[in-house]
Amino acid sequence: MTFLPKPKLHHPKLATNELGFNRRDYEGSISTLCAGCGHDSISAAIIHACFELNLPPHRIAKLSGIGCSSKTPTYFLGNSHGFNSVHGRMPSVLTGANLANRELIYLGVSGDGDSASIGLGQFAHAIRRGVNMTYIVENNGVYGLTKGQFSATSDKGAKNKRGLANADEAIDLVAMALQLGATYVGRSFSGDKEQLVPLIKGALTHKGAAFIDCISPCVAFNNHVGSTKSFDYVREHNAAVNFLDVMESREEITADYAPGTVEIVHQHDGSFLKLRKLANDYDATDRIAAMNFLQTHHARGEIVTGLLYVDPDSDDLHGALDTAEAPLNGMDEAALCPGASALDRLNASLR
Ligand SMILES: Cc1ncc(C[n+]2csc(CCOP(=O)(O)OP(=O)(O)O)c2C)c(N)n1
Ligand code: SF4
Ligand SMILES: [Mg+2]
Repeated sequence: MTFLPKPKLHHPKLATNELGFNRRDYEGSISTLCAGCGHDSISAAIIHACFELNLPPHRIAKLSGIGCSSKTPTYFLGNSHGFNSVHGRMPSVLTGANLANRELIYLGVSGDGDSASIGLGQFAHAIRRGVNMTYIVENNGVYGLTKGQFSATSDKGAKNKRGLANADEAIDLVAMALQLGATYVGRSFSGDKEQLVPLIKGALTHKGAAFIDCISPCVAFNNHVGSTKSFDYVREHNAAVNFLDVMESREEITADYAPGTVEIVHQHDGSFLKLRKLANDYDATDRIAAMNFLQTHHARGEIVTGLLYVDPDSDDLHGALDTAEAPLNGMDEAALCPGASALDRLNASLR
């Protein structure tokens, strides 16, 4: 993979966050993606979100599979932990890392090919197990890296660059994530930074499986007339359900907004997610309503974006398994290997 380091120089007056880091401290190397690729905008939104949340870069672990989308972690959070895994295998590698050390903030980045084709089983099980992670699919409806074949999220009837129509039904990863029990589900568009940044911030501060499907046009292979993942198509068919803002716990919450127009969602880490509803009576805490809403608008040819569902009382895989708090690499031998007598007692209890 090409690696172009960025020069470290920056303007001395560049704003810093509470940790003393500026935006450049959250960047990675120079992107080698096609100019205008939606994936680069998502990288910029991730950088923005981490900077504003004051996340220490060394506490973040970014994992990916294979594809143009999965290359992007090289282009952000250059001072964080990173693992570029095998095609479709990011979710299991992330699950293992998370179980070994729950103290890091896990960010999984994948593509529609990586998650909806070869990695569909992996995607499904990581979500249903409630792994504490932010899982972002950079969805362009094609296998960009291998030159634009239809992916499993490409809509039936959508046309490829040569004008041929896709004959297969599309997999909707948002619908699957809702059905599989994800406790934070959103969809956005790479060209809508105002919506995407708070959506990512909400996901990063959520406890449990947070999934974001981000439509991200591939300018090289899927940005033509007839595509349903092009910049023009998504702009024309985008039906946003809410306006998002993340408020951190240190800020005082004031009630200076009209009742019924705003919903405050309490996060486990003490922060709040503020939803300003644009759609009439949209309730982001009702999973079944979210599924209906999604299908109804899909049938009308609309792409629903925004925070579609959040469970304010969510838990994660560690809670379900009742695991030890300490990372495995911080335990001594006695804790990691309690010995033959402990094994005998365990075996006896199972007889
Ligand atoms: C096991 C395996 N099978 C196939 C490939 C070839 N391959 C590389 S990337 C890719 C698809 C990538 O598509 P997507 O995840 O949508 O990423 P994009 O490039 O569109 O961002 C495929 C099929 C591979 N690298 N490994
Ligand atoms: S081929 Fe498509 S997805 Fe890959 S970098 Fe170029 S525009 Fe982006
Ligand atoms: Mg793709």
